[in-house]
Amino acid sequence: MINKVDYQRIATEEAFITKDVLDGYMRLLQDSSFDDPGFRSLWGYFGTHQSPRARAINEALQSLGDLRLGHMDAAGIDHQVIGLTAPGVQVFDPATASSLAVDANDQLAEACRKHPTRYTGMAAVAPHDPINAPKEMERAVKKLGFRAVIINSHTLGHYLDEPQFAPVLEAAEALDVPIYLHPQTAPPSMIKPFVEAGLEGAIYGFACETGLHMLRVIVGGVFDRFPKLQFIIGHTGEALPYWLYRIEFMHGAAVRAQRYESMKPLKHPVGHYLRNNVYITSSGVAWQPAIEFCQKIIGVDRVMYAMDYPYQHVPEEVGFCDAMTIPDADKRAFFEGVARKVFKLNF
Ligand code: 1DF
Ligand code: MN
Repeated sequence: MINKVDYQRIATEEAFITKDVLDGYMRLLQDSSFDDPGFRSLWGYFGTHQSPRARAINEALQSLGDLRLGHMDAAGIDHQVIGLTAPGVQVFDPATASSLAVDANDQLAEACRKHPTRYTGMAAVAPHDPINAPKEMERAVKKLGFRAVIINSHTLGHYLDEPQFAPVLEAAEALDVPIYLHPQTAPPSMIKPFVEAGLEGAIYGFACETGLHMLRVIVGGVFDRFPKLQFIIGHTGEALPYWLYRIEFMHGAAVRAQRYESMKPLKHPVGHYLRNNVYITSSGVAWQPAIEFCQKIIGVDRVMYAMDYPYQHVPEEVGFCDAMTIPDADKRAFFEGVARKVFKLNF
């Protein structure tokens, strides 16, 4: 049973895949020279494993039609903000990645045109193709009507604070669209102890990788260089709000001591950037203590709902969030208001 509520439920980290990207992933799995244990674990599972969960997710990822809409109706989700699933096109060579991104964006745009009240698109992009990436971002926003760009954490071991990605950040700021920094598995240089214990995926490794990436962007001074740029991170902030006190203390101490050549002084404390340049979604965390903590730390106007369909399509969890004992206005902001503002939704 779906509760009747006086807000719309907008889910903001929802995933799909195209046939060509899925085929590309299957080719990489066959290619013994593609040495990425995280990718092999992730897409070995969702691409080929015969468990009912893996098969159901594989099928749902490929639907932008009745299957997906039926699942949304059954869970009480009014609207999905959708992006190409992780790791997007970022595992392919730059030319292949760019052409797969264009095709994925076209297919998603077609679905959004068909179901304007149900779907909003986030643009896939090949960050390692810094000539084409800003052009595709512009096309996706201005021609296809997308309202965000999704980047699945590192690109072949490289992070967005590195100088080669400046054109992508500049384009996002200029186009006035947020970058959804979505998880993927950590790169080969970091993943060994995670894989040994089965912890490289959504259980924990995703958050370590993506939290690290967000923090690199902040302490690397990206928001001092691009002050209007906005990021979105999922999973109740990839644990960063919980760490914030200690991060600020240790960052201040390291900067004052000039301990690291790479760690330059910032204009503001780390928390300032979380509160002014970062939005958080609840993807996969239908849990009042964590959601409320995020609202307290970075603001009610910066925390929004996500389901993480189809990876965590658990209709009862919608009810857990409906039942949160927080002020009505804060709940409306969480489910609807913040997303409407961030993604400029007008349906
Ligand atoms: C999983 C979770 C996979 C999330 C995802 O994309 C993903 C998973 C491949 O359960 O393995 O987006 N997630 O965001 O939590
Ligand atoms: Mn996700």
